[in-house]
Amino acid sequence: MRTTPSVAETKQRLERTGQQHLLAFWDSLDESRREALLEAIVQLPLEHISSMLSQAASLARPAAADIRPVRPYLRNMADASKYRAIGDDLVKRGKVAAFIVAGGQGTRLGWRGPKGTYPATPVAGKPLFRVFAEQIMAAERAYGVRIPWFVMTSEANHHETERFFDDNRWFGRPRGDTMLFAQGMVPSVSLDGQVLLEHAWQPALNPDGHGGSLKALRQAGAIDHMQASGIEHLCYFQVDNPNVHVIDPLFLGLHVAAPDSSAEMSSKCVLKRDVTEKVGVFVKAPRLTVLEYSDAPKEIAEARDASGEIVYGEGSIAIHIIGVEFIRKLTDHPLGSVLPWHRAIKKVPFVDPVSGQRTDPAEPNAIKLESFVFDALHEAESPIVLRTDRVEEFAPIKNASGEDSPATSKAIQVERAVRWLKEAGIPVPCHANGQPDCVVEISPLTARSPEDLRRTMQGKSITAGTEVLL
Ligand code: UD2
Repeated sequence: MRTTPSVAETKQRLERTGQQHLLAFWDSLDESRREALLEAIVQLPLEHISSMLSQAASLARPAAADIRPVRPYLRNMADASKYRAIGDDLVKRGKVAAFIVAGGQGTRLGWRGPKGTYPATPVAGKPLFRVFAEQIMAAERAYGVRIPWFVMTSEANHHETERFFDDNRWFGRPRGDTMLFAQGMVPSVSLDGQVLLEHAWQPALNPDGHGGSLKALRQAGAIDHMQASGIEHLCYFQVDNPNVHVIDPLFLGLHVAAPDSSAEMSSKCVLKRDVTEKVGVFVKAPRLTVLEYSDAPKEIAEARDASGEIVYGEGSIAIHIIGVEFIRKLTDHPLGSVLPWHRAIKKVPFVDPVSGQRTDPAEPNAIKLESFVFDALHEAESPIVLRTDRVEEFAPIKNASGEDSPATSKAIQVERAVRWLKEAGIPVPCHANGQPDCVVEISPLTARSPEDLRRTMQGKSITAGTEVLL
């Protein structure tokens, strides 16, 4: 068992690493706060901060001249059914688990609770976590297998998330089939590399980004657990997209069996809506890379070919399949993961170690470090990309209004439901302009595809002007 170092040992360590100010208020703290502070300091990667900062500052962005478009697989490819059967078999044999990253703070949406508790669906107002849980349950029923669900939270929302799952009785699935764990935190530092104090007894910390999910899986024992139970591939998705196909046999089949896939990491994309859409794009530079929207040179972001198509248009929808053994390899590292650090300059409130004044800075004063899961693509020997249909799989809820908001997400969810009904041969009442004259929501437990609907909806119809939950 690890014991907390003494104050003398801590002082020496702080002197060695140039962070003595962290004990500036030691004499004024009571016993419990002193203990909390020593415990917090022991967790800080003080010996590595300067190398983390210089690595982040020198992170190379690919030059425009070195960037090439990628050639993704297409959802309607000729041998889709062959790969779908391979994926089906993988799920049936219990080789697959689901993994959601839900540690973000959802600030843009302005929702107080964890984002997964947000009521997202157009008729029932189901929270996002329920939508995903029902999808997993529907797949478990269809395949006759248990599909473990790993849920990454953060310090800020872990307890509330756990309470929500508990209050909802784990959405009807056995408690042991969902594993919740919090991601790691990294210190927020001043522009000259000093760890900021949030309070006199507490360093300022920020979540280590969704790239931290790999390290967090390892540290929570999830990798050992998966390997012991034969799980080989993890279906990774974000908390903000109710249209995600959590378990997608075609994607799984391609991931393990496409001739050019190393089965380490595969990703999904959709064609960018327009050149200004805020999604990263998959490019070759020369390895497969996600070029974040904020990092893309203008001539790349806005390039169009002779027929007017966006050249670098394979937008990332943050859906990946990641091999469990690959995660083990990436996390065999003294700092927990090989992924590079990205930095963002932000405003972080802090206590001045000299004056003792708590300050809410008017200007950005701090560096926040985080890592991105898609940087793991760089480490994969031969990753592949599957282009899917936007309406079918991407209805993100990010902002309170405007683009990627609850309203646009609901409209896309309804558009997909109507599309499925039509495909299943069920008449949908429409206005004169062709728009549906109904609001439809299809529960994942009712249908996972138009084929399921064909069976369950036989002889039924939708009444014009109604809201229907199927
Ligand atoms: C992300 C991608 C963007 C595009 C888009 C698709 C990044 C940097 N950008 O943009 O390229 O693919 O999604 O929808 O990823 N999260 C954590 N812990 C953290 C930070 C984030 O769990 O420390 C989770 C968060 O809960 C959410 C997801 O990661 O599920 C995405 O986070 P975001 O909202 O910061 O990313 P966004 O929408 O800017």
